[in-house]
Amino acid sequence: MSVETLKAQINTVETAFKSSLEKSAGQDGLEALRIQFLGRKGALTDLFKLLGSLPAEEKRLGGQALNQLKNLMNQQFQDRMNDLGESRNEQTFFDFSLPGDVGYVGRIHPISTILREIKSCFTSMGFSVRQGPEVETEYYNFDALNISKGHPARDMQDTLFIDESNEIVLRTHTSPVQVHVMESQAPPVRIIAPGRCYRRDTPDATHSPVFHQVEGLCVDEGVSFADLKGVIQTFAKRMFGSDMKIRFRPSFFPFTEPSAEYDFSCMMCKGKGCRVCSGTGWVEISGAGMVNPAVFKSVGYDPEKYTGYAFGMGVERIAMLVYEVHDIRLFYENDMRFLKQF
Ligand code: 2NM
Repeated sequence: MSVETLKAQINTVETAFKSSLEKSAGQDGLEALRIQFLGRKGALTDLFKLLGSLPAEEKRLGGQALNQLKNLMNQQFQDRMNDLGESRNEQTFFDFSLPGDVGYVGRIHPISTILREIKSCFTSMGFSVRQGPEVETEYYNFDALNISKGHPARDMQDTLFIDESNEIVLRTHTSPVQVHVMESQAPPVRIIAPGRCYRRDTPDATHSPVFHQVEGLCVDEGVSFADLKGVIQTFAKRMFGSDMKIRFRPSFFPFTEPSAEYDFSCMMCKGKGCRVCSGTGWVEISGAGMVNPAVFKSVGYDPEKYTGYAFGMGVERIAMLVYEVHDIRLFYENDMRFLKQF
């Protein structure tokens, strides 16, 4: 036999292989094709056997041509296998007793869970939920709230400016929502404003430049500080349990007068003193007070006729207390090892 004859046979096998490969369907078809062409007793093996009948000086050329064919067939066969999503060495059998593939099921972010619980506490007390823009004018974020031009909170150190010359900022609290609502309707007002806020803070265990607040506002004739305390007390018991105690300490905010900061009795140690409350038995929640008449004047309410209370709280702060999370940054890192625990 000459190398030319061998090459002609190689061409025949190659053509037959390619057309069978094209026509082959499914794993069974491919396996039959593998046995026919690449198997121990297949067409390729038969061709290799012919090598022995070539003259000595043509064996090298014949061997090269055969190896070329072998590589080509293996490659094309493998490509076809991959198309079928199967590797050549894998057993082509399916275990029907295996459990099905369950798609990834997401879950509610801990901040959203706490936010929902806070909202439900207040809606059950007759508050409605109002929202507003996260990009605000300095007027709504500061001026209308009696935070004057020179106030340090308005500084670029603390506030993220979108457009300084046009006085556009990212809201630093949700109070501008309260201003929008008061502008748009006459009392009575009984609302909470939950949402994202922004401050120019370097992140650490207790600070994040993005955080969530819920602020509440109640305005009507004859609303008093006692009403504020009752609402905060009821909220504390609904959120943390009936043995929760609250306390108010005098403070200052430009938008309320008088102003207070309020604490809850420590939910970790029940007031005995521990790491969470630094041994005091109380944990600071946030601020509150009676709406400053200057704010009523900004929105066109008559401060002689109406009084109101307002309060705020940090959602992350409450979530950290409820879930015993000691670093606020964990809420924003999207680390599944953290999020899967909720
Ligand atoms: C707080 C603390 C105290 C507050 C005041 C107002 C408004 F619009 F009525 F003036 N909204 N929210 C307020 C009062 C917020 O958060 C620490």
